[in-house]
Amino acid sequence: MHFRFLTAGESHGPALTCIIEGMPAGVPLLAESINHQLARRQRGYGRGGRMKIETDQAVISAGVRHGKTLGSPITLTVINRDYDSWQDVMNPAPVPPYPPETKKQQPIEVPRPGHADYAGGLKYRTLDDMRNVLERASARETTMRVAAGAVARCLLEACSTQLGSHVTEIGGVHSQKIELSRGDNINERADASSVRCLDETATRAMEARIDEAREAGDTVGGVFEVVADGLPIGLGSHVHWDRKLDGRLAQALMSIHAMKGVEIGLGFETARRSGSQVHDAFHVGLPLERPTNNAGGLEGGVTNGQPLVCRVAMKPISTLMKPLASVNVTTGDATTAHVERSDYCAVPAAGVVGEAMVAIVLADAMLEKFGGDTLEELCEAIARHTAYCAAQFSA
Ligand code: EPS
Repeated sequence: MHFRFLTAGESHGPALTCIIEGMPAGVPLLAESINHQLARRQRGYGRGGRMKIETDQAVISAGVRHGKTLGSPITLTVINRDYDSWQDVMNPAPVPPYPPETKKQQPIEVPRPGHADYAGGLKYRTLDDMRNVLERASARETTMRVAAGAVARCLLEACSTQLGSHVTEIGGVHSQKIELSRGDNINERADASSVRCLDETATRAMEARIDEAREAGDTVGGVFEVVADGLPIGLGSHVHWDRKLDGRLAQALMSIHAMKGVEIGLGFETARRSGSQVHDAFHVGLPLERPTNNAGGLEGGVTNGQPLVCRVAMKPISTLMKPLASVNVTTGDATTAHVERSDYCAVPAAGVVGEAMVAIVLADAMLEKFGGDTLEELCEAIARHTAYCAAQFSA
């Protein structure tokens, strides 16, 4: 059994949709749980005008009955409220030619450096109007990742796994190192900060950095960390490249719009230290105890019972209000890049998207190892495996 999902939808099109396949039957699932995650994705200091227009709400139209999954495909839809203002531009049906004075409707002929406009325009032979690319390349698509992730999270929570995230860096401003204890509710604390940072002093400094970027017509990126705790030992596998869980997590996280790097555990810092300062020693316990977690919960591509820790770097958003040099690809004239309403910083929201992608990969790995058509069978299989692991160190 696998957890699979597909999303569809353009940023200013009528709606966003996803279909999820593989959820076992009997998992408690309410639209409210999905909407709670969608609302978290919409917040964060540094966002632009779009989030004031939208209040993302998922409609469940298949796969759930009376608050529990049926084991059949789950379909979710979120209406784009902004479509009301884009009906001409994004109408699935043909529309008459636009009068030249209607700016919004004009084709996009000037690519934004850093966006998919140019490469996508050449690939899909649509350089004469790069809106055909930017509508789907937009990070608006992450709405449905968060919706699918909320479903995966319901499965994980039913199996005693908790997920959270927090922002550690924005535009070069660092949070101080926060020691997290097992069982901490990271999201409760992070969601109380405007930038989802656990350090209050850094929160103020990050807000100031975002203000500075906005005033300069610029944007800033940053780093967030996702933590998952309560995972059984043995998800993923050491036996083949595409079964290693670290590789699968890195792919899922790098596939989020604007992500440029993924670290697991100590990540790049491991390259600077000697082995004795990196690897987590074993101590006697039930099961074996590890005083440190530099591996970030994965050894050999397999979960080892420690919290899973992934850090992700996001580049600054590529739509700049003070645009960079570009070229009008129709006339060949030098100009400045197309300006489209956007965010100044979306790192706080990106952390929520990161949680969703980690939840999806973990739900998939959980179903792969323990299977079952129903939640009951899945939980029984996990309990048997946990009892086996504990028995190895008793007596
Ligand atoms: C986003 C919706 C978009 C942008 C942003 C994220 O809406 P609009 O283009 O109407 O303002 O605010 O997307 C980007 C920054 C991007 O580069 O695509 C969302 O729902 O998260």
